[in-house]
Amino acid sequence: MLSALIFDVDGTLADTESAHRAAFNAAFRDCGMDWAWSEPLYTQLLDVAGGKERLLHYWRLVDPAGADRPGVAQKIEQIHAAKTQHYEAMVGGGKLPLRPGILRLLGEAHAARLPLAIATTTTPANVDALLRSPLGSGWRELFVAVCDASTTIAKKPAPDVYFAALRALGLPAGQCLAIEDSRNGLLAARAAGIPTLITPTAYTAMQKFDDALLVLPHLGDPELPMPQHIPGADQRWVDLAALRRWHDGLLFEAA
Ligand code: XBP
Ligand code: MG
Repeated sequence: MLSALIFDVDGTLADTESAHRAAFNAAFRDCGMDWAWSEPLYTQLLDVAGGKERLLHYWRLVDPAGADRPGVAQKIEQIHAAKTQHYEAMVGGGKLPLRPGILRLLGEAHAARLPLAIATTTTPANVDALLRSPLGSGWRELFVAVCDASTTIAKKPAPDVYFAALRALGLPAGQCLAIEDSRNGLLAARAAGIPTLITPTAYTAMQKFDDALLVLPHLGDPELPMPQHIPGADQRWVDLAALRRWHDGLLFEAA
């Protein structure tokens, strides 16, 4: 029985990666670095979850000797702090909308008293900047748990952040449904045993989602329905009834 929904943030609640990339590049300029991450490069770098981990990975690619010098960790902290400030300014105040269906589904789940949680690798300030405007300043109260980069050290594809969410929810993995956009997210949720629905973005569309319950372009909305009817959904958008059917294994019976 479906007893809780666990949402990833970046790419899932909103299409954030262009803003992350722009914020990294602005931070490089602030910090006097000549790095500039193009969209194709950033798409590859997204294989490494977490901004600081991504910075160290790139440093090792372009300057393997320099990346081991003392002071690198401190420099990464400095770049990342600047990046977080730029990102907050770029998405805050509702400048970046939530993806189709997210607000509607959160509202449905809340009305049905279905517990919600967040499992992300991103920095807590980023989540607040993104959600404060569309969900209100009390947005945290909508979620039983907000698990983020401050909650767990090992980032996706490690399952740790999902285990933290399950502990907070007090539910077995099989009773939850994760909503993710990336292969790293899928691997993390599946390693924790959680059935997972994938809504990719342009940054993750080419990734492999073999073990997903379902892969959909987005959750859809009455104003922006999915391109085609999906077995198990009454309309061309994902509602709670459809999620329950898919989760409880009725996908094909309902077709
Ligand atoms: C995606 C990520 C994040 C962001 C950068 O996280 O890898 O690290 O790209 O955020 P998810 P930070 O999809 O799990 O939310 O720079 O704050 O780490
Ligand atoms: Mg994501």
